[in-house]
Parts: sequence; structure tokens; C-alpha cells
Amino acid sequence: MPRSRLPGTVVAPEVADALAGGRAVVALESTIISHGLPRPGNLDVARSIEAVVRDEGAVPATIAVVDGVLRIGLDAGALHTIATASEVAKASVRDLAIVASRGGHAATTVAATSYLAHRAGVQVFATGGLGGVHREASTTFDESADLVTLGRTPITVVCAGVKSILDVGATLERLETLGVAVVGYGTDRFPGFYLRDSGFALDWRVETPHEVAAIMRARAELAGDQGALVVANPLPADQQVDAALHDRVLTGGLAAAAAAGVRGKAVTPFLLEHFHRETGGESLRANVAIIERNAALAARIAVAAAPARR
Ligand code: PSU
Ligand code: MN
Repeated sequence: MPRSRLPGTVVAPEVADALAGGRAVVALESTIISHGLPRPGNLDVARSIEAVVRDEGAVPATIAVVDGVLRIGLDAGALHTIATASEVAKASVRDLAIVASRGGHAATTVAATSYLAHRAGVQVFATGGLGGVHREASTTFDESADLVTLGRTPITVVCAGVKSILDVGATLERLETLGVAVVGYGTDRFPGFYLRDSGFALDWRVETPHEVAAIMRARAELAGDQGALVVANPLPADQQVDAALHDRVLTGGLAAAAAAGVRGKAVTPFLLEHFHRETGGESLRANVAIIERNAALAARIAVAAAPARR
């Protein structure tokens, strides 16, 4: 496989060709596959997200560390490894060199995926929900490194907001402080992942992939050190998780995490697992719908923004 000019990095040939030709590429996150979705169905979801991106005319580039190699675009074997291997670390930016030096496997968070995608020249990235400020962060200091990385990485990230397991208001304040732009896709409200509306308003709303592409071009012209552009894409009303079920499971999950003494980067996977178990599959259904919808929108944005198109 050809090595790229990026140290320690292999860009899949199909992705490298698309980038060189100015065609649409969408980066995809791998922590949702390894740590955010239950096995064994996670592998099928990983494949279906890639298929959705292709159906919309873009090339998928799932990002992960496999056998110590940073990979932009995974072949079938690498995707299988990330979805099924017994030891797959959850890597934020600070962990990448450590995993690489040990020759291990790691899935990349929103932070690490954004960082590697931007470095490889990929402009659009689809994920489920961003990491953010955890509840009680004022005493635990638990704030996802996603935020600070998005503050210095000029990439367009399509997500469904952040989960209600976080302090949504504090997360929005930190995004503002860090210079991360946020637009609602067909909404004036910041989405709450399982719920269409987190209860917080947004300043900006867009309606089409072309509007997002125009903002991306304007951002490139303005240049300078820029943060990310977050495109917040809510679930349609009829695909949300029932609000009463959601609130009940959230309360139970937060109590269970506290009782079990779960800390640090284990908190998010613990709460996601709790949701999947306690909602009897409802949260999983919503989670898969969110990722597929975000992948489709990201692909349409990537197509609208691709240099080869203009
Ligand atoms: N939020 C979700 N699902 C996820 C994650 C966040 O709704 O799977 C994952 C993403 O990879 C995100 C990471 O980047 O968790 C944030 O973890 P932490 O809070 O430990 O930074
Ligand atoms: Mn954390």
C-alpha cells in the first residue's frame, strides 16, 4: 500500500485518488463503532455508514489506528479489526503517538478523527454526537478534548448535537469561547441527539448543502487560525426517542455511573451502553439512524464543496 507524505500515515488509494482529483470525501469516526455501538451489530453499521456516503456520490474515509498505522480510509480487514478486536483503545489526539509507537489498534474520537482528517486534506466529517462538557465538570473538570481540538481544526463536522448525558448549555458556551461555528440544519434549535431539540437555541440556520458549501468557501477565503464548522442535523420528530423514556433512562444512567465510580474516558461508553440496554434497543435504533443521516448529509455537503465540481 502506498505510504503518504504524512508520517506514519496510510491514506487508502481510493481516498488519495479522490483528494488528488478534487472529488468529495467524507471522514468517518471509529470510536462510535468500537465503543459507541454494541457488538456484533457494530460492524454492519460501520459498513452501512460507508455505503450511505457512496450512495450520495462521495468516498468514505473511516479513520483509525490499525497495527500502529494511522489510516485514512479502512479496507474490509481493517474495518473488521476495529469493530471486533479484543483490544481497541479509544484514542484522542494525545493518544495517537503512543498507540502508534506500540503498534496497537485504536479507534479515533471526534477530536482525533478531525485532526487526522484535516491533516490529510479531508474537509467534511460525519459523526453521531460530539463530546462536550460533562455534568458536574465544575468539580470533575471532565470536558472532552473534542472541544479544544475543534477550536483549532478548520473542518466541517456534521453531528446531531450532543447527548443529554452532557451539560448541553455549558458545551455550547465552550464552543463559542473556542471559536467553533455552529449552524442548525433545517432548525433553529441545537439538537439533543436522541431528541430533536436540546432546549437551547442556535444563532444560525441553513437549509441546503450548498449553503454550507458557501460558508466553507467563505471561511477558506477569510483564512487565519479557524476552528471547526459544526452542522447540527436533528432527527426528524417521528424518529426521536420517547422523551419520558429518555429522561428516566438518563437519570438511572447518571446514578449508575456515579455508584460504579466511572471516571474519565470510560464515562461516555458507560452511559451509551446503559442507554442501549435500558431502552430495549430504542436508543440504538435512534443512534444508527442519526449516524446514517449525518453520513448522507456530510456526503451531500462534500459533493457541493468539492473543488472538482466548480
Ligand atoms: N458521543 C456520542 N457517542 C459517542 C461519543 C460521543 O454520542 O460514541 C464518542 C465520540 O468518539 C467522542 C467521544 O469523540 O465519545 C468523546 O469522549 P470523551 O467524552 O471521553 O472525550
Ligand atoms: Mn472526559
